[in-house]
Amino acid sequence: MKSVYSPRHHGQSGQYELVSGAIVPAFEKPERAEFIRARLAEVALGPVLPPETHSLDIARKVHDAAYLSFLETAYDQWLARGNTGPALPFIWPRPGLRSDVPPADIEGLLGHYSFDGGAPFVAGTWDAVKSSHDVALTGAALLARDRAAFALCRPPGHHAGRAFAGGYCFINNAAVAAQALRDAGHARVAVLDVDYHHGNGTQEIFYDQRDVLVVNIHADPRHEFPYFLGHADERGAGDGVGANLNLPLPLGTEWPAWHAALDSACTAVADFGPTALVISLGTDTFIGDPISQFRLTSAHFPQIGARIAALGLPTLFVMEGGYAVAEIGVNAVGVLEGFDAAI
Ligand code: SP5
Ligand code: ZN
Repeated sequence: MKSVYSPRHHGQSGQYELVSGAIVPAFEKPERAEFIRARLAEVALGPVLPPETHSLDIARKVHDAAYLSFLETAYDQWLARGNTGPALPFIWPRPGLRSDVPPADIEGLLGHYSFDGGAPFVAGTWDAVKSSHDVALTGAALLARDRAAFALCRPPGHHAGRAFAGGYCFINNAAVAAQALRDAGHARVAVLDVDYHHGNGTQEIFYDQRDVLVVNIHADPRHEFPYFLGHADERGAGDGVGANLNLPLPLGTEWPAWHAALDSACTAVADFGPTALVISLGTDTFIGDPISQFRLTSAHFPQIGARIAALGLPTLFVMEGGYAVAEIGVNAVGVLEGFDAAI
């Protein structure tokens, strides 16, 4: 399987996040992508290609144009205001406040265009976000000839919605890839999100569409981030009723229950009848993940790849979360190895 990688992901670095009341070094850090890249080479999975530069035309179909402009200019606006260091929001327009009048000040705009404080901007953020988007689109284009491809995206994307960042995510790379596959002629595309956290952004983006099925296996949002989306009764809206499936699982879930959910998810994908599949690949389901509470071991990840391969679909793997940095390469590439061994 070919992979796509850009060193420009390093631009998103040196940030902090608020965890349980403390400002700590960000879990979403450059080493993550480097350990995956090293493992790709170690097992010789296949060629590692640089991304081609893409316009934002497809991104504008899944994101609000003003939001994309905000992403591109946010850090310059932060500096122009006289601020230094990482740009982070501190106020959000929850129900009861006005969200229909976008603030003119970057301090307010950061809250207007985010749902948490987990998507900080530094000088290199936009370049890294754009490169991650290009990696996803280059990977999607490979499916014209190849059975599967791996987009080593960083920063991740599945928490980013049409007009908001959050959860370390800015552009929703998996949604952009799914849209690209639709535009390339795939009438029905499925997105299967196996990250520990619910992919709230991907769900929101496609919620009222019947041409893109979104399936999530994730920690029950009553107990875990993102808390405010990802329940089992969210089945889609309007034309999209039936084209969203959430399979929330309890904290502490081990492989048998997780694998059973994967089987249900794959059955739903097959029943939908897509001609292409996007996998939002998070490895934060790993037992050693520092911010997550599922209990998969490294031996389980190749079995995930094998089950996905059995669907028989052109498949793009898009990297999302996973914060056990020392094991992220073995775990993420293990999924890809399991896929390749099964086809
Ligand atoms: C892409 C992705 O996986 N994003 C995840 C963002 C999660 N951010 C919230 C982390 C909350 C961590 N809480 C840990 C409590 C440990 N005491
Ligand atoms: Zn995650």
